[in-house]
Amino acid sequence: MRGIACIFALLLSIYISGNAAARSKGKMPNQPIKLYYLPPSPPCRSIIMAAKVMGIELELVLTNIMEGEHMTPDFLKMNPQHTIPTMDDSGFILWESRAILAYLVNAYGRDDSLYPKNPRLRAIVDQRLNFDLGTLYTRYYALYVPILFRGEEYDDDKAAKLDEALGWLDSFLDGRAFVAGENLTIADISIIVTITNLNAFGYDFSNHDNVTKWFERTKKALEPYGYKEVDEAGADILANFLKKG
Ligand SMILES: N[C@@H](CCC(=O)N[C@@H](CS)C(=O)NCC(=O)O)C(=O)O
Ligand SMILES: *[C@@H]1O[C@H](CO)[C@@H](O)[C@H](O)[C@H]1NC(C)=O
Ligand SMILES: *[C@@H]1O[C@H](CO)[C@@H](O)[C@H](O)[C@H]1NC(C)=O
Repeated sequence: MRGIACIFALLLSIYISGNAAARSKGKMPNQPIKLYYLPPSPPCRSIIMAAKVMGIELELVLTNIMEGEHMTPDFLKMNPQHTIPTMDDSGFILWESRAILAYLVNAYGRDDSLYPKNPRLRAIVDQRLNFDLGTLYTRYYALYVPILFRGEEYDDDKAAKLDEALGWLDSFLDGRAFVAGENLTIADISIIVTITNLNAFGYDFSNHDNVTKWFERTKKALEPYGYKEVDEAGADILANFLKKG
């Protein structure tokens, strides 16, 4: 009896340590991560591309915010702020696209190159992500959302503010291949969706030389990971809205 119990305990411990090793190497979620999304949504597009870069399988759950599918009791229980993207990783719920990007690399990245662990390298990525959320995307949004969804006129003052932010982005890129250094990071993936929109809308940012070159470089880097099918296609849906007025 005792012998059998010992063998059982030994087998169990091998099983557990084997599992722990698999978990610490990282790398795959136990079941596909659910992403509540809509194809044209810029922050959703960044998550889908980043997941492809990392080789993470997502279960995409279409959530049509135009039809109020983000206002159902079930959705609100998950995310009272009712925004997409919203992620569900085996019951762990998260929203805010940049937080989701960081979580995915921390939890499942093959290495830390998309979001370096080194404090100073990570700080630069964080600065770019915060600049995107608080300044670049905000100024893009202030200019275009009234035109896209409320039929308002193009506002030159708001365009000047956006251009100022693009100028700052241009200066961050001076002497760098990607926005936070020599490697692609989640900050590039977050920022490119706004630039892809601007490009689809015919916004001329060619005066920002480094941004133009970075855009070409990053598009190329993301081409194997859905740049055209996810990012460009989503931006084209929005650009169509713009044309209809
Ligand atoms: N800062 C958020 C923005 C999320 C956001 O505003 N998403 C829009 C769609 S692009 C949305 O869910 N709108 C519906 C709502 O806010 O009720 C992020 O990056 O995730
Ligand atoms: C950049 O990528 C290269 C090649 O993958 C890697 O060796 C290097 O450590 C990376 N640098 C940073 C800062 O992550
Ligand atoms: C970035 O822009 C500055 C000013 O326009 C220019 O002098 C510099 O060469 C550019 N750097 C790169 C990497 O393109």
